[in-house]
Amino acid sequence: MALPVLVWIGIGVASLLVGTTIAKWDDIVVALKGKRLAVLGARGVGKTHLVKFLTTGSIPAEYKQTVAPEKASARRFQLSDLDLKVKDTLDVSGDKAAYAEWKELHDQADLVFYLLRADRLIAGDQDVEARVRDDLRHIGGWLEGRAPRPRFFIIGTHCDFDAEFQSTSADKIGDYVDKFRRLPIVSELVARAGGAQQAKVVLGSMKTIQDTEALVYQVFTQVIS
Ligand SMILES: Nc1nc2c(ncn2[C@@H]2O[C@H](COP(=O)(O)OP(=O)(O)OP(=O)(O)O)[C@@H](O)[C@H]2O)c(=O)[nH]1
Ligand SMILES: [Mg+2]
Repeated sequence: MALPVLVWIGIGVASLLVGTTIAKWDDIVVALKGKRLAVLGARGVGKTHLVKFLTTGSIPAEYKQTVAPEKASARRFQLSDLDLKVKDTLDVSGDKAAYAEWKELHDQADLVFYLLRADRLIAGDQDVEARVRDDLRHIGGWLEGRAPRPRFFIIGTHCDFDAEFQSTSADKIGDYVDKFRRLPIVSELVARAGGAQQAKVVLGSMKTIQDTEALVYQVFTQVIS
């Protein structure tokens, strides 16, 4: 019987972590504790949702157990233990003058997350393309001015609205991300951010808490890779 796709994705991400989870959590704590995080992106991409999850949520110590709700008593790691320093983030919708405020957040950050609507880019939405191009034109310049550079992540949200994501099994999710990276607009964004070594691309959904956990696991895996 086919499990729901998102459960498969959860298992796929979990398989990276189960067995060595605690050691990895220690690595994550070392990499992130007390770090300053800037979460940037246009209106409605999920900034507040992600910040709230990262500062108040928890992730299961053994990810697999979240697949079976009856095992919900599983030990969880409190994300507040990471003590991420994150200021209320801003969006520049309709007001490009707010880029100055973005820059201030960027310049103080150890980690920069740039969120975008992956589903809209996949659908070829020209307005969203124009907006993210403009954002990365700015951010790319700021990143160049930093030494050392902050860790930079392009985080594509709302993939649950993309039919192909819904029907992609765990073993094909890498292909899904590769296909996304090959979109001309995404290659352009990665190039503007300094190339594939500098700009990590993570895709997923934050529709449910479990989806959000899977997305955050992916980010953490990249943070310590
Ligand atoms: N379906 C779905 N909903 C999402 C996803 N990510 C965020 N949301 C929802 O989208 C809405 C907007 O998310 P927010 O976190 O408020 O977005 P924001 O970037 O802070 O928006 P502004 O503060 O207006 O700039 C909320 O209802 C979220 O729960 C996703 O991946 N999929
Ligand atoms: Mg918000």
